[in-house]
Amino acid sequence: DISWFTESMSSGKPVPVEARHRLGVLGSPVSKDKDALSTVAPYACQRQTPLIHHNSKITDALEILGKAASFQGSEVRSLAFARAASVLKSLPCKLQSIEEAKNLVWCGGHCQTVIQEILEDGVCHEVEVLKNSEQYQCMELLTSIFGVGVRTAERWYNDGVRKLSDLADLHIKLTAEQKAGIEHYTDLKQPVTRDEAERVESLITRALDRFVPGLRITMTGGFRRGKQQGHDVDFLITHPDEEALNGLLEKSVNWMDSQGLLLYHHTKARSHVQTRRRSTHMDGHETCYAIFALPNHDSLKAESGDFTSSGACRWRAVRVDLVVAPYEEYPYALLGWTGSKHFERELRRFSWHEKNLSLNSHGLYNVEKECSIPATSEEEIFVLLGLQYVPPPYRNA
Ligand code: DCT
Ligand code: MG
Repeated sequence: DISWFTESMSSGKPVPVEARHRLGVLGSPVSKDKDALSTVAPYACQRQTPLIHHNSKITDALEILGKAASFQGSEVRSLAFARAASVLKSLPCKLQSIEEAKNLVWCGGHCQTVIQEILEDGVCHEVEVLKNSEQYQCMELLTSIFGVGVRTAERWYNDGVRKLSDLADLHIKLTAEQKAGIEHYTDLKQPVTRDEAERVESLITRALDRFVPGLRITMTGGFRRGKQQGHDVDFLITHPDEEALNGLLEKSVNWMDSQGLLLYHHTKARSHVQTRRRSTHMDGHETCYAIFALPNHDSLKAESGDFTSSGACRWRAVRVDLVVAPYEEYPYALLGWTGSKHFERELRRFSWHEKNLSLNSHGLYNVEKECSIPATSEEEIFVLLGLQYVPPPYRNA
């Protein structure tokens, strides 16, 4: 049944790229249109970037180099690799030659060398060396712990940490978050599936509903962009009555904790500081960073409330972020929490440099006139910025 597909085509709504592949609408993934390569728009928010694209061998390599650069503290180099990778993800076809790459925005210099090597040899020597280096592998391991950023990982590496057990052996001082991250490391390392995300969603909906009916709860992050798995599950919560949101997170988190559904939680209060300044990703919504004990199917069927049973594995640990946004900020929060990270970064850069407006998850601000610009939907925000609407499945920049 492809009626949804024809409907989608006639309504002008985009069809997910996976479906287009299945239906053969995308055509063979070879370079046909050279013009398409020289006309790639410079900002990722001006392009459509599907989840599944034609140049993953090259983008994987560029992303490893980007990660290594950020491990070395060079955000500028990391960003350069992220930009090049993002351009290649948006291409309608597989890159065939280095000549084609030369027409692409952000793909010069070091990136061009990497692209050429992969096109010619199938691998990039520099990336292979990096992947096998002790430092890269170690930084990858340490930054994958919940609560550990690049700077902490680097400090630990310099202190001689090479594997998780070294943290205890070297008596490294850990935060509560890091302790929980290490305790549940194996579970948290395993990607969260869409099915698991939906089960988390129904647990959360049930818990929040106990306190305030009629909430709008939206799964954001990678799952909203069509990913089938992720490192966590992100939720955005709002209600037309702002009073109804007061104390909601605290009450519902405490209740879930009392039910044995939480292995760790930390709530950051709403901060009113400088939401109107130059945009950054440091947004101030009330947020709960949690680790859920997601009961497995069988224990749900058994209707046992004892989720903390230490017997056979009856639950798995899942990272969950809960964000509460006031109703009037909801469209901006939705746009900000849907990602991808690079898409968000580019939206903010575009707003600031091209429109002289400051964008974050709270709103859009005209800094000169010192006023905020309200919006009632994501679509409206794109209109305000003079951008063509990019639906979530095409924000995988
Ligand atoms: N975000 C952002 N800037 C950051 C971190 C996050 O704009 N520095 C936004 C974009 C995505 C969203 O928050 C959720 O973040 P993650 O869960 O880290 O990203 P994700 O795309 O959901 O990835 P994953 O599928 O691995 O969870
Ligand atoms: Mg996520």
